[in-house]
Amino acid sequence: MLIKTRSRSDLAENEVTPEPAYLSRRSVIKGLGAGVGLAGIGLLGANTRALAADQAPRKPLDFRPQKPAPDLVLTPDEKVTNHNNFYEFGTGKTDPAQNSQGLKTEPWTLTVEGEVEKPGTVDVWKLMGEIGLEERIYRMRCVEAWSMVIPWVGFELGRFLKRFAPTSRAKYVAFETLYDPEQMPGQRNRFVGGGIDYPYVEGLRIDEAMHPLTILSVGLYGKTLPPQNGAPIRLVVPWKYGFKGIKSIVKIRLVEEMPPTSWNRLLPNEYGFYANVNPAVDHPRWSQATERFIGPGGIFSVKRQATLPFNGYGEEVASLYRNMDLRKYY
Ligand SMILES: Nc1nc2c(c(=O)[nH]1)N[C@H]1C(S)=C(S)[C@@H](COP(=O)(O)O)O[C@H]1N2
Ligand SMILES: [Mo]
Repeated sequence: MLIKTRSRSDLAENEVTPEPAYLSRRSVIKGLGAGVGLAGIGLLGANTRALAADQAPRKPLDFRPQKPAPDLVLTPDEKVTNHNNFYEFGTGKTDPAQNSQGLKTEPWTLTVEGEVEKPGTVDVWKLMGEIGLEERIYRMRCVEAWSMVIPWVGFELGRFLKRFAPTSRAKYVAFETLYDPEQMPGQRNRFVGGGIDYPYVEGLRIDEAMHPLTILSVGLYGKTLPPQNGAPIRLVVPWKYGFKGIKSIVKIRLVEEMPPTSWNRLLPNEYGFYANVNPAVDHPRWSQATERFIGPGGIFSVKRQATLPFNGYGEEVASLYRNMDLRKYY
C-alpha cells in the first residue's frame, strides 16, 4: 500500500527495484555482482540480523496437503515472511517481521456476530484442531504490483460462517483486526501506522465470503502463521488485491449494508470496496498490467509478468460480477 502524503512512499513500489532488504543475506550475495556486492551487504547488515534472529516459533499443523499445480513456482518461505504489509507494525516491507515477533497470539478468540441466528466466540487454537485444515496454494497479488505464490493452510470461510447460521439479512461480512496499541506501534503513532484509522477493517459481499476459494488462513508452509503474516488467523481472497486479506482477525460481523474498509476510507479514489485484481484498470498512480513475481533466487531474478484478470481465478469467480461495471466498482 502506498500513501500519497508521505515522501518515503512517493516512489511507487512497482517503479523501483524491489527492496533488497527482504532477501536473505545468502540470496543477496548470490544475486549481486562483485562490484555492488559490498555496498549491498553493508546496507543489509542490520536488517538481516534482525530478520534471522528472534522469529516467533511456528508450530506444525495437521492438514490435507494440496497437490502442487505444475505451473506454479512457490515463493520461498523466507520471502513470504520477510516482505510484508502489516501497517500496525510499520509501513516498511521488513517492519512487520522485525516489529511483530512479540505479538501475543495465544490465547486468541474470534467473535462472529450481527446477522446470525447463533452468534458466538471461538477459541482459535481449539478451532485449528477440530475444523479440518487443508492446504491452498494460491497466487497472491498486492496492489503495489508484486506477486507471490503461497501455500496457505486454512479452511473455507463459508463453511465456518454457516456454523453461526447467517440470516437472510446478511448481505455483507465485516472483518476487524485486533486493536491493541500497546502491542502494535502503528496504532500508537500515526506516522508509524501510515495514517490508517485503527482497527484495520475489511469487508466482503456475502457471495464473495461464501465462495469456496475464500479462506481463513491459520498457517503457511505447513506451520502456524508468523505474526507478520497475520497470526493466528487472517483472510485470504486470491482473486482480490492483497489488502483485502485482513490479518490477526478478532471480529467478524455479518451486516446488511456495505461496511467501511480501511484503505477505501483513507484513499477512496485509489482503493475501492471490491479490489478485484484487474490489469485493465490502472491505479491512479501506476499501471496494474504487470507485476513482479517474487520467486526463488536473488533480486535480479525477480520476474516481471502479466497480471491476469481476477488474478487468474476468473473461471471460478467472474460470474459473481456478471452485471457490474468493473471500472466503476474497482
Ligand atoms: N491488519 C492488517 N491487515 C493487512 C494489512 C495491514 O496493514 N493491516 N496489509 C494488507 C496488505 S496491503 C497486503 S498486500 C497483505 C499482505 O499479506 P502478507 O504480508 O501475508 O503477504 O496483508 C493485508 N492485510
Ligand atoms: Mo498490498
